[in-house]
Amino acid sequence: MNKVQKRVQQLRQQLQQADYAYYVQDNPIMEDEVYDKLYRELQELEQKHPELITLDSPTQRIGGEVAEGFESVKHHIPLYSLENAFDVEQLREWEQRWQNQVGKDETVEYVGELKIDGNALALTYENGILVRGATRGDGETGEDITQNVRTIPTIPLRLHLNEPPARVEVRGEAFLPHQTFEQINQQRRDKGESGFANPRNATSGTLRQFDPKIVAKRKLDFFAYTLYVVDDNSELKPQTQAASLGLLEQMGFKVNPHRQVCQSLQQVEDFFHYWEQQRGSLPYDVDGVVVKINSYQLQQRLGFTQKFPRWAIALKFPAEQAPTQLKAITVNVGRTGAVTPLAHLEPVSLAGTTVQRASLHNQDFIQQLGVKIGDTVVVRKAGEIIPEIVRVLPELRPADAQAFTMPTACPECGSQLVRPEGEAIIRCVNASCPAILRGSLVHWASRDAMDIQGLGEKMVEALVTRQLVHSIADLYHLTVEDLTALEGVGNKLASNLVSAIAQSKQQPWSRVLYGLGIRYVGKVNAETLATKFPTVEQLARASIEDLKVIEGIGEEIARSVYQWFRIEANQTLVQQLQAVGLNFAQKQDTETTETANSLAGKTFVLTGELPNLTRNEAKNLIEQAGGKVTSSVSSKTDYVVVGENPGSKQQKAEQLNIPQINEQQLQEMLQS
Ligand code: 0OX
Repeated sequence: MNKVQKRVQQLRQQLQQADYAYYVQDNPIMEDEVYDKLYRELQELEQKHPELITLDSPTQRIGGEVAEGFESVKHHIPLYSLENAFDVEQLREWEQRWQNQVGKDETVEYVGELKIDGNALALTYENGILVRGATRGDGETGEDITQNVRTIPTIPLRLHLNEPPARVEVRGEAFLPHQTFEQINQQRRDKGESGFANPRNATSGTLRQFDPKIVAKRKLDFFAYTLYVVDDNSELKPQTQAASLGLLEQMGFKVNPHRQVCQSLQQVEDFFHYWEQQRGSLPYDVDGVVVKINSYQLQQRLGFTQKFPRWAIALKFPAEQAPTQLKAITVNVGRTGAVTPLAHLEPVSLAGTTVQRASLHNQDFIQQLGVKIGDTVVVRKAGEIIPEIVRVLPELRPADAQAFTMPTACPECGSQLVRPEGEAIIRCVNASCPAILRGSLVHWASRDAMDIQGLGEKMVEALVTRQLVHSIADLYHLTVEDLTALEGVGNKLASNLVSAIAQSKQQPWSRVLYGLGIRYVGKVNAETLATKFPTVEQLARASIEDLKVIEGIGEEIARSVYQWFRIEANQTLVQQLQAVGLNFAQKQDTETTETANSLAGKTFVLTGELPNLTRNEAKNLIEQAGGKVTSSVSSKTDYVVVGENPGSKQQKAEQLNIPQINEQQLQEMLQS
């Protein structure tokens, strides 16, 4: 190592220690001027010797370029959500449930943690270096926001370990302390912009900023709470959640200090009640406590449900409530024909957000509440749940308060509404009701279904009103001329939409099945069914019994699927969609593996705007053909796909001599 290299290494070490002391330990070890001097010295040396720059250098926190968009990335280990308990009774039921599964354990330990109300992040460290930071997304796939994550000073760029494991996965919560949140909002208002509703929204807005320099200015913070060591040879193998939290601290993370190992559920309840009282004194938002079984061995025995770990639960603090006035009730017809009343409220601020609507569920609910239009009501908001009206304040009822009854005819198409036996919901059963059609089209185009960009509620409304579309299948016959006839739709928008619709024919069978909107067939069930029944013909033939035996498919789902395929209009829809070329069978069965794997082992980077494909579509096609898409160009990149207005990735490709191709060449490779 020469003199310069030695000095660079020394400066990095000193600056890293100073950052850790200042941000994580809140205990500065050097004056600002001293820090700045060292930082500038490092910056100058790196400028003179760019070959010495490493990913974990303190100067690289804000070195990132403005992003053109975020790539979606599959998490190495999925991020589960937490089951919620809203009172200690539900917490005790949870304890009962897990004890019923594995037996009572008198010596069980729990860990109580504060539930930080921020945005979950998944961090990946390879050989001790931060290589990826991603948002939670849907738990399986998130967005790659590495450049932004690097700017968070409490996230170490290099783990404080002498022998770092091959891979470490860390999960935690990014958040904005109250004070920083207020500053950001003040600055926005000073510029005439609207403020963020609460720190959580401000955090998620900040994490999705394309310019890492703006992110750096926002001063996000981070508490780590989950550690996975992915290395068989590593000595670091924590056996409990408490040990993991300690280890995370040793690795340089900020871990919330308000945590407690509890020897009984009673101690957990005490911990909860203490923080229920004290939470106002914390400089950041918390919305409950998270209770986890301490032993990893026991955690492993309990495992996961489809959504949650069985060994953890969030005990939420009581939701905020506020009184407001009920101004009107409208009725809404959903895609399943369900007719639901919606309360329109005088806007009121609740748990940091403005609430102006609340679901009234159904006629029975309205009756039980005894609510009239004009009443003052108490609304409650709990976490992500839609606000609810909890009760009426009858003493404040005005003399002209109006009673409300549900209509007997559909407000959209006028046909007679029906209330199926044993159900509380009233339905419109007219298959050609425009509201049902609109809802079905929006669902078909939605992100988890066909993911058709540009086909949102507004466009759907226009298409249905102008009678251009009478069924999902009609979408596939729309022409640019049809669309430009609509108000405010130009040539570019129209041709983009036509090609996005055409592109959706590439979506796999499981998404098509989900897109059909069969009751109870959500994303997960659609995937299960598509795997068990690789063609629509097999699924359509299946009996209720055939369906019920599949793991995860219960009686209700089985009946719903069976009945859906017995309706003639649905059979016609499937035939029409098959005729226009949608996938009603699993790809591997219809195509040779050779075609499906034409890009196997090849790594691509996308830059600029492609003429026909969106970034996501190009990515999906490459992945379907066995290729990989990454966000930055390196010597491991095989091809850079270049569109209009490419970013710096193209320059990088030139520097590294990586072949550059256009969309047409990509399409040819896909077909070869
Ligand atoms: C938090 C928080 C969230 C994650 C999935 C299984 C355990 N918001 O502070 N989640 C978890 O852990 C879950 N812990 C936390 N402290």
